Amino acid sequence: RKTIFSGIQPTGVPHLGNYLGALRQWVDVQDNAAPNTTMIYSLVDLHAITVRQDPKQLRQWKKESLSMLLAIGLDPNKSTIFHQSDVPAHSELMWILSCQASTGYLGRMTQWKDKTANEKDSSEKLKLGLFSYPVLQAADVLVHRATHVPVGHDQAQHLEFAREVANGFNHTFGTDALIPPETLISPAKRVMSLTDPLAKMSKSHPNPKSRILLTDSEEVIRSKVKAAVTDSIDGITYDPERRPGVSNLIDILYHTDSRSAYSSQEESAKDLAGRSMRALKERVADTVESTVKRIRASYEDLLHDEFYLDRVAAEGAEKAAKSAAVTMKAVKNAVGLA
Ligand code: AQP
Repeated sequence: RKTIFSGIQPTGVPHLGNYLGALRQWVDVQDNAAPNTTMIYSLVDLHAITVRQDPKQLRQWKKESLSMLLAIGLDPNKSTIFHQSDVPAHSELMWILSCQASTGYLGRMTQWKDKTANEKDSSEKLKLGLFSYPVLQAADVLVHRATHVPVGHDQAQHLEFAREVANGFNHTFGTDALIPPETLISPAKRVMSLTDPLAKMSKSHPNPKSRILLTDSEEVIRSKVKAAVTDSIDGITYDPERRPGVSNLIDILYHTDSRSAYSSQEESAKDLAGRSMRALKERVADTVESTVKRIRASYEDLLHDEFYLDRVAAEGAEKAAKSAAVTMKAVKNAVGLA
């Protein structure tokens, strides 16, 4: 029996990296699942507040993100879709796991080190919630007894931590209440920024031209791809080390070209070898536009259907709470809280 769980922060409209690295796989899993597979997808708003958020903006982003999950093809009759903060068991399990998690291990997490690199001098500014982010993430996955978690490459380390916490908990309390999950890394594991191809495409990057949003118009997509940082080497080759910008565009092309008959990025680059950078960018913009077009249109319709969005969120929260209650009972029994 398989249970799939994954989450995304409602911190803005998802970008192409979120889609190719995670969301598209959520829909593929849903559409090709064996009958006894459970799919649970969460808008992880408690993760979003590990950095300062404007309440009004956050409320709006939650609505937009839910519309987007439906627009990409998640079906609430097949998948449980809910806001994390509507199910208190996530925070409750997080506390219990916090009493098991090692601060040394958490301090070595790449994401923590990256985010704190600029704030070295001021531990006053560094918040406990940001430090314990992976513990909440472990709780998200473990509270639903997920067996498989589809994520982008940047989350692999956090999932390793979740397994460690689950095994540690089970061992300490002589129980099998928690299930160590497997990580499912999407083939498009790391889509890079268009303006800085050495950094991953991200929602929080200050330059909006660094990412393509799933709501971008065709015109905006074309202008962002046209302005993408490449290099002045002649011809098109796939070489992520020496040509990160060009290789990122080839990656995007490879993963968005639905008619592609190529078995690898190298092969698709070979086909483009004699073409200009401009021709490559035009093809990338074409395939991105054809990937995003339908999603964009259905998002616009859904966003205005508040009644439907509220119903989906309420029903999703109810189903997620039931799923979590089973684990919480076993966990509380094991610890001696119940
Ligand atoms: N560039 C990416 N390439 C492939 N997968 C990606 N993911 C995120 N960026 C890429 C995957 O998307 C899922 C949701 O991740 P998130 O909500 O943390 O999104 P984000 O865009 O990473 O958000 P931020 O605001 O930019 O946060 P930080 O700065 O913390 O990364 C995950 O499965 C993730 O792997």
